[in-house]
Amino acid sequence: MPSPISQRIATALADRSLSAQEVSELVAAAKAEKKFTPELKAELQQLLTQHADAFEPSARQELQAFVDGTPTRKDLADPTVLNKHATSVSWNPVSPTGALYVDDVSFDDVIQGSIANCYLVSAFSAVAQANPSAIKDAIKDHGDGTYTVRFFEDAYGGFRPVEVTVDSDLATEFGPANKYAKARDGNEQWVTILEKAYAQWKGGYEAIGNGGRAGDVMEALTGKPSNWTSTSWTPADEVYTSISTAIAAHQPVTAGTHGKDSGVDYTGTGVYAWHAYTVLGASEESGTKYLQLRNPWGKSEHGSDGKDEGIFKMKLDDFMKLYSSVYVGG
Ligand SMILES: [Ca+2]
Ligand SMILES: [Ca+2]
Ligand SMILES: [Ca+2]
Repeated sequence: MPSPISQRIATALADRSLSAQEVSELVAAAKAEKKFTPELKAELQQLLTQHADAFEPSARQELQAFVDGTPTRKDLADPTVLNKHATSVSWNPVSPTGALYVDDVSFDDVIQGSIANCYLVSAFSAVAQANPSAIKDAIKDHGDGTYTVRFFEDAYGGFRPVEVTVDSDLATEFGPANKYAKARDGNEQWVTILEKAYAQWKGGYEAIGNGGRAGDVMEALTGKPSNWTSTSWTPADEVYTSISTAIAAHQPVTAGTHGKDSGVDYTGTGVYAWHAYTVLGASEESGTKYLQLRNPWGKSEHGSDGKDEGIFKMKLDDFMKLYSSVYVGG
């Protein structure tokens, strides 16, 4: 007597064509069988071999993956890209599949993409440095190419968790490279996943790609309130103390520059107007106070310390002139 699976195969094959729908039902029926016996496996493998040309290509892949025991990759809806990228950028599967983390979470993993969201990526980098477990705790890997990211939403009465599930497809333009945020190591996915989930949560890349507040991003990751200080109103020593205290307490810190119309001349400083930087540290050497900063581009810096990876030191006095504001997270 033929097994229910054999009958199902025969029915599906009657028209010499195996659609994605038929194969999905077949896989579901095979999963419903309590035991994936060698006989059942052989029967499905035989179907794959003898009727290879009857399958829709994606259906064949799905069945082969099931027979091989490899997890099936799920494809979820992706956030809309920037309006100006609407005709040039499309979502494509990661190939080869990367790892969520390579050498753990580091502030220097984060590289901004071709989108005006320095506030967002500088905050990712700041949280990665201050509190890497806040990032690891936020991302759940389902093992099928999808990830659920838990953010915190500032709601009346406190922060409440919000979950967003995305797949690992990349927004690509002309080649395999991701158009938006990525990790410095091409095999590391956490930066892209985090930004993609943030975009999905906020309604697409257009919603997150035209500036914003780093403090909001820190709050979304830590669930603790952030505060903002203007360098125009606060004395230099007070700015320095609040930064060094925050960093010692493992709190994320970022700093924003003035706008292009502010009258501040950035020529020759290596610093850019309308930009946000991660503040990595504060130090005092021979009576001079310095801040250590990082450009989220992962390059392009103030001064010449011999290595252009975006990380540089700046005198506090220069910082007070070139930067307009400081965000400190919880
Ligand atoms: Ca997708
Ligand atoms: Ca890393
Ligand atoms: Ca450097």
